[in-house]
Amino acid sequence: MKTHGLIASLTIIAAVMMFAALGVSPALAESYIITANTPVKMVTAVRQPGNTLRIFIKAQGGQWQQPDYEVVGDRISLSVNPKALGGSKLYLLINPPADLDLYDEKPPILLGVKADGKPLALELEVDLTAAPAPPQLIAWGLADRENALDMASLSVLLNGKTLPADKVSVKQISPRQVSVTVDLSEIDYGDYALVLTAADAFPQSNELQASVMFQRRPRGNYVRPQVGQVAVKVDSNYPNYPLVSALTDGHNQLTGQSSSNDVTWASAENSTAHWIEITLPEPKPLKEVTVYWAYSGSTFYTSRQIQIQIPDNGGWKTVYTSPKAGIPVGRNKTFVFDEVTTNRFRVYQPVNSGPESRSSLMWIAEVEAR
Ligand SMILES: [Ca+2]
Ligand SMILES: [Ca+2]
Repeated sequence: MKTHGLIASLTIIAAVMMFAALGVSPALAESYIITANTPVKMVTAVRQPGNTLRIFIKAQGGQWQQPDYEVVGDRISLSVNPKALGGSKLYLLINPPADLDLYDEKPPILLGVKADGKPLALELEVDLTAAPAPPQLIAWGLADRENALDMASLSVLLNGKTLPADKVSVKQISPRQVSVTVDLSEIDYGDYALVLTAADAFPQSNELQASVMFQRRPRGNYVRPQVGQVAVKVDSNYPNYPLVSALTDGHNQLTGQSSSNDVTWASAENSTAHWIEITLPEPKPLKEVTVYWAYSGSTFYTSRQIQIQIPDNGGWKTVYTSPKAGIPVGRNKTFVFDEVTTNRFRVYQPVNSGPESRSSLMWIAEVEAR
C-alpha cells in the first residue's frame, strides 16, 4: 500500500490515495499518514463516497478508532485530535480492503538466505567477509504473514547505491511472498554491504531489512610485487607531482585526507591525452588492469573514459575501451579484456576524459595488473 505522508499543522488537507497494488477500486480506498501536534480538520477527496464508508484512525502505537465524520458533497470531512488519539503520527484509512489486517505490526519475515544456491543461517545480518571467495549470487526469500507485500517498497542497495535492473531479479510467488536474487558476479574489488529492504502493504510500513556483508579481494598483481624491476612512464606531471613511484607503492586505500604525490600521481592539467605506461620484467598473460583513483576531500577522481592499450607494430592497440556512459565513480575500477601476453601496457585517458570536476587531469592512486 502506498501511503501519503502529510505534515499538518493548522491547515486543511486534501489528498487522494490509491490501493492499486491491492486490486481495490482506487476511487474507494485511501490511506494517509498525518503528522500533527494540534487538532486539524481534514477534508479528503472521495469521488464515489457510496453508502458504506468505513473510516479508521489511530496514533502510532495506539488502537484503531472509528471517528465521526461528515460527507460534504463528494468529500469527507473529519476533525483529528492528536492528543485524544495519543500521538502526533496518525494513520487514517478510508474504506481499507476487506482483507487488510488492521492489526499488523509485524514486518515481513525472512524465509531463507542463499549464497550461490547454498542456504546460509537464517539471519537478518549475514557476514561473509571471511568466506574464501565472494558470493556471485545472493538470494532472499521473504513473506508477510498478515498482509500483502508492498512491491514498491522493495529495494536492494549495494554500498548505498541502487544496482542496475538486470542485476536484481524479483519473483513474486504470491501477493505475500517474494524471492529476490542479486547477481554480484561483475562487481569490482572492494568491501561491500548488500542491503534488502521490504515493507508490507500496511500503512505504518512494517519494514524488513536484511543485509549481507562480503569482500572481493584482488589476488596476484604483476606490478607491485616486482616494483624494483617495473618501469613506469607517464605523459606529463602536475606541478609538485614528479614521482611516478606513487603509482606502484601499494597505497591504494586512501582516506581522503591527502592525495599528494607520496601516494598518488597526477598528470599535467591540459587538453591532451594522458597515460601511464608500465613495462614488466617479462611478458605475462594479462586479462585485467585495476586503477585506483585519487581520493581527496570526499571525491574520488574517477576518469570518465579509459582505454587499456598494448604495443602493436611500434604503435598501440586498444584492448579495452570504457563504456560511452562513463566509468562509475568509486574507489577503483577493474578493466577486464580478452587475455593477451605482453610485458607492456598503458592506461590511456583520451583528451578531456578526466574526472567530472577536472576533465583535463588524470589523477591516479595505483595501477595493478593481473
Ligand atoms: Ca506484516
Ligand atoms: Ca599509490
